[in-house]
Amino acid sequence: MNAKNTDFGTFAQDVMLGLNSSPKTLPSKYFYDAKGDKLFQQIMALPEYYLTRKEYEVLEGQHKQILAPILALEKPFNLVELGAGDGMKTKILLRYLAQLKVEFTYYPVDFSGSVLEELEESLSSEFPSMKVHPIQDTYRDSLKKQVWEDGKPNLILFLGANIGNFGVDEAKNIIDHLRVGTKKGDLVLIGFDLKKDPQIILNAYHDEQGVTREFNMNLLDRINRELDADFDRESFIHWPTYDPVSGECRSYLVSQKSQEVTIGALNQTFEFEAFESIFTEISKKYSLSEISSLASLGGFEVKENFMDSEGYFSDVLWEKQ
Ligand code: AVJ
Repeated sequence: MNAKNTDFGTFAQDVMLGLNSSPKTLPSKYFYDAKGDKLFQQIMALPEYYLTRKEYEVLEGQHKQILAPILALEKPFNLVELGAGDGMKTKILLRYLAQLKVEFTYYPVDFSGSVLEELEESLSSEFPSMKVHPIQDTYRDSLKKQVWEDGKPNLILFLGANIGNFGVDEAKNIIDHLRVGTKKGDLVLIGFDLKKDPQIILNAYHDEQGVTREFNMNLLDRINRELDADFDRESFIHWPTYDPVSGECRSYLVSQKSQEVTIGALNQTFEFEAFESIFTEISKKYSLSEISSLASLGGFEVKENFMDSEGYFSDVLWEKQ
């Protein structure tokens, strides 16, 4: 598999654009190199990071109801997954489908080549006869190309609150890509992290062990490694915030002093003023009413909101009209 995510042009270009912006920013999609993938797996196991456990509870407890509408069609279908990751949660659905012996093809889409390779391996050992067609691409480009489209019904999974990594306008744009990338009767299942006690949310991005800090810092290490830069990670503070009005959890790396950072591959030196920050990630939390307005924007009808017992997380099932 070619490593598009380490493609020099794109990464270097995005870093250049981000660090030349005011305020400075770096795209969170670059968190996920081999090291970042490992760190994210550690995050999912953290006591503070409730998201994965809550979604697991939803899928574990309600997978039959979630899959009932696609199974009711009684014909072969495509199961497309945007941002497949390690497939831990999806395997709950895959096991059930394998057990029912229904015919489907699984199309995991991920931006990370290393993640897709590992997923392919683990799927072929657990489900040797499953039809799996991995796609290394971004969400939007994969929805534009729709390599899975063959006239069969599609169930598109967009789990793990990955949609939270987009701001409001960008999330609307993703939903618009889903609108264009689906046909009448197609189903989508999207995982949204819901608004809740702000302290619980903030803690999920500010864990005691500092794994999330490391996850953010890895981006600086990655720029050092891949783009011949000299970021001194010890001079940056990891600073997550949560705004209960917008539902936006935002993370920053704050320069503790005035300093210069040179990026060899860009042939450029960047100036940081004391306490200037780099915005690294948004993780937006939604209310149920915001979610239903997104559904109508995309031309979808809400079939059901599947929530965990505490109402922390919702996997919403929508049908294209
Ligand atoms: C993978 C986007 C759902 O925003 O909660 C975890 C990534 N960042 N801790 C999230 C993440 C910091 C995660 N998503």
